[in-house]
Amino acid sequence: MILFPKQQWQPIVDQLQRAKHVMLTTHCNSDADGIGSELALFHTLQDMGIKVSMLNRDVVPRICQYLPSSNRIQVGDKPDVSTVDTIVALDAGAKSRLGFPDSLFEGKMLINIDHHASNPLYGDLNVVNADYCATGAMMFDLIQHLGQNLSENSATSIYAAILTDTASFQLDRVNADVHRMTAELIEAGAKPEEAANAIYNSQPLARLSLLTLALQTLSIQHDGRSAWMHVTQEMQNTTGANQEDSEGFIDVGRSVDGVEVVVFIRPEKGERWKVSFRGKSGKDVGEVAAKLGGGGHKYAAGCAVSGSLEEVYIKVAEVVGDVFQT
Ligand SMILES: [Mn+2]
Repeated sequence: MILFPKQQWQPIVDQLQRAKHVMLTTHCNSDADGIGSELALFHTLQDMGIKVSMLNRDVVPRICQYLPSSNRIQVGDKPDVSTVDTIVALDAGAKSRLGFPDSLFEGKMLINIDHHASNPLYGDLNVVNADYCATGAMMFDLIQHLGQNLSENSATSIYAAILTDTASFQLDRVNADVHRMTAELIEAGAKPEEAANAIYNSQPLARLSLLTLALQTLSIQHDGRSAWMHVTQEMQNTTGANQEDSEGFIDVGRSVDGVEVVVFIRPEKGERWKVSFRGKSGKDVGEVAAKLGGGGHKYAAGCAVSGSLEEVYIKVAEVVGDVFQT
C-alpha cells in the first residue's frame, strides 16, 4: 500500500540512484521521527549498494538508542563532507533547524523531505507534504518508490517514528491508512512491545523527579481551556535531569479535561526558552507558533522565545489569547 499515491517522488528516486555518496541528516535536538526516518532510509540505501552515511548536529536521544544502527550516526557541527554529493534532510521544517553552517551544503544536491506545513522548500529537490502523519510515513512510501522491500530494520525504525509523532496513534492525521501501514510494519518485523518498552517504559528516575516539580507549575487559564507548565534550569539541576528528560511532559497538560491548548516552557540556552504547544478540539497551535517565529503542525508546534521566564509567559499569553477570541 502506498499512503499517498499522488505524491511525486521520481526526481528524488533518480537523484538517490545516481548519487555517489549520500549523507542523511535531521534537525537539531533530534527526535524519534527524525532518527527513525534517517535509519529507515539508511538501511534501504545500504541494501541497494549506495554509499550512505548519517550525520546529525546533536546526539541520538536515549529513546532511539535501541534502533538498529543508531550507533552509526555521527555527531558534530563541522563534519568532513568532501566526498558527499547528495544530502537528505529529514523532518526539518527549516534549513537552519539542521544546525550546520551554509558552507556545508555548497556544491551538494540538497533533498528536503518533511511533513511540516511551514517548510519553505529550502532544498534543491523537495517533497513536503503535511498530510503525512510523520516523516517516517514518507519513508514508507519512498522505499516502495525505490523498488525496495521493507526490511525488518527499516520497519522497526519507521514504527518508532510513527508511534512518537502521532503521540501513540492519538493525533488528527491518524486514519485507517496509518493503521494499514502499521500492520505492514509489524508484518515486516517491527515489534510494538519492544518499541513501547524502549520509548515509554525505560525512563530514568530523574525524569519523574523533574515531572513532579513541573506539575507543581501547572496552571489552567482561559476558563479551563488552556494549560501551562514549565521547567527551569534550576529544576533540572536539582533533579539531575537533562533537557531531553522533559520530552513528553506537555502531554500531561493535554490530558486535562476541557483543555484545548497546552503551553510548555523549558530552558534552551541562557535567556532563551523553548516553547512547545499542543492543541486539540480544532485549536490550531501551528498558527500560534508561527506568530512567535516558530512553526509546526495544527496540533503540535513550537518556537523559541527570549527573556526572563515571566516575560516569556507574557509574550506567549498575548498570542495564545487570540486563539480563544473566535
Ligand atoms: Mn515529524
